[in-house]
Amino acid sequence: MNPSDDSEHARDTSTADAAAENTGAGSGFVVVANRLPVDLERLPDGSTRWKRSPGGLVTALESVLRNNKGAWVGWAGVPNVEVDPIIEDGLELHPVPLTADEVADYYEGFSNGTLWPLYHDVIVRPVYDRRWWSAYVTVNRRFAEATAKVAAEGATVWVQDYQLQLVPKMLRMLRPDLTIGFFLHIPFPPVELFMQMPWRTEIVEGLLGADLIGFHLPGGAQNFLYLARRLAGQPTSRGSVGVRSKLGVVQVGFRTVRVGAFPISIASAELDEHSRRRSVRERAAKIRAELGNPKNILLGVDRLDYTKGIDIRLNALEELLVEGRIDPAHTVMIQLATPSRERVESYIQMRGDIERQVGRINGEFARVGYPVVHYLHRPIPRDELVAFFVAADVMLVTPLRDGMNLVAKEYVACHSGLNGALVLSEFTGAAAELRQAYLCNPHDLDDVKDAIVAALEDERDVKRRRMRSLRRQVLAHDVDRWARAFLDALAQDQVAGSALLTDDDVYPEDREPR
Ligand code: GDG
Repeated sequence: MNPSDDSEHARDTSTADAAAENTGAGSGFVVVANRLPVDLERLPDGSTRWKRSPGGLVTALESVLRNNKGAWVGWAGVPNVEVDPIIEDGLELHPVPLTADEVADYYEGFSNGTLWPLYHDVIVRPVYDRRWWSAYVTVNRRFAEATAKVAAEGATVWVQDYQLQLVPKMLRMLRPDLTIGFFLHIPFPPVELFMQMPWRTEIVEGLLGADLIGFHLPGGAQNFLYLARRLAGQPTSRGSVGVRSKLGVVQVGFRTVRVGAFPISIASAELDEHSRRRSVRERAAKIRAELGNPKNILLGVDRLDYTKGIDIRLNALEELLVEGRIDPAHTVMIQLATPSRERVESYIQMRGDIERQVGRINGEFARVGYPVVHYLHRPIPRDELVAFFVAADVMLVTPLRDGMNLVAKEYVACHSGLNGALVLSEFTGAAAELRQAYLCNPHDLDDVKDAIVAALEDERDVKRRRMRSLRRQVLAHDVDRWARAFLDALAQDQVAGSALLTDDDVYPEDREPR
């Protein structure tokens, strides 16, 4: 499911009674995430309907759940509404209600004004607000209680992401019979940064309620292992748990918590097939024609977020235009920016900065009817997005920090013809796997510029060789494999350190020469 895939679906939705009937003694497999895979939408006449909902997480988990006949616990996306559980295409959805104040304090506040910037290298300064923290505790408890009601005896529960880090411990206290996994979709920060957090011990102890804690990269797992030893082992005013950690394992009293790296991916084969469809190819050709058949199309696709480095790629483009290394008569850049967290102050400011930058570049370099940068601030339907991926000669993925970045993998999956080139920041999780991309350091503008120029000008054979290698990685490591790896490790009760990558992969020095 995707941000723009907002078709109101003809859904097989029944109400609470049916859900209860269906559940019987509860679900054997439960996903817990901040958002449900559908959003409730309030219509002007006061009625409500369900819509497909945004986010990379939903994209990643949808197929896993459908294959496992599970239940999903999450917020429906509208404050101050209590709705009954529904069954959606055979999937049980259990909405957790949030008040408008809780959305402001738990979601926009602690999740996106504190944790998000702290975990992304403090690109923006995190705000530590005691009221936000208190709402985070309250809402995490509500999620834990809702899950405890839904899960069958001995069920497996998979808790997702930074909004719910206290749920594993809270849930274990309510339901010690459950097997609990936790996966973090964003980076786990370096120790020195995490130590800023006033509630650092509570968060580490919250996570240690799980049987298995998964990160994208070994570096995040190592940061966590160190912190678990340092923080959870310390006596605190709230008492202490005896914690010891060794490679991939934390011993918490009598319990063993396993920690590992599980790099997430996409439904690669499905997207590969989608991108080969005639309708998509025709739409891609039409996009190029509508742009005036430029020689080169550069593309960026991101939620409008300060971590994504949209400003960096625009700066690079601007300097390349000024220096005459890119000809505005033959080059077009398209930036698709999905609206995101529009009430959080840092996002409001960043949007203004980026829109001014786009205006400045077009003011300097566009001709009438031919902008150099095309900027769309709205969700794009999936079909259309795939056509943009197919049409793009160079994909620009330049985050300052990103847990994985699915867009990079999606672009690769859409280039079965081995054309196209991927410019990729070293500070994404994806860079650890996609070593044949045009890797660059987003903090080094000259490096970004050189990567873009190489991606545009390299010989066709060089680009084909790189793309072939990228495709091998992406097609072999899809989202099902990711989910299977995590769930198998959770079920097998064995050391998870099945890291597919080593720490050396995090900052690759051996990137392809340019
Ligand atoms: C978090 C982590 C991690 C975007 N715009 C449109 C659209 N999208 C789709 C993309 C992609 C997804 O949304 C975005 O995923 P990303 O991974 O790029 O980024 P985050 O949203 O920040 O996701 C990230 C991820 O969780 C999974 O663990 O990789 O590091 O930050 O699938 O294609 N889809 C449509 N229209 C849009 O306008 N249809």
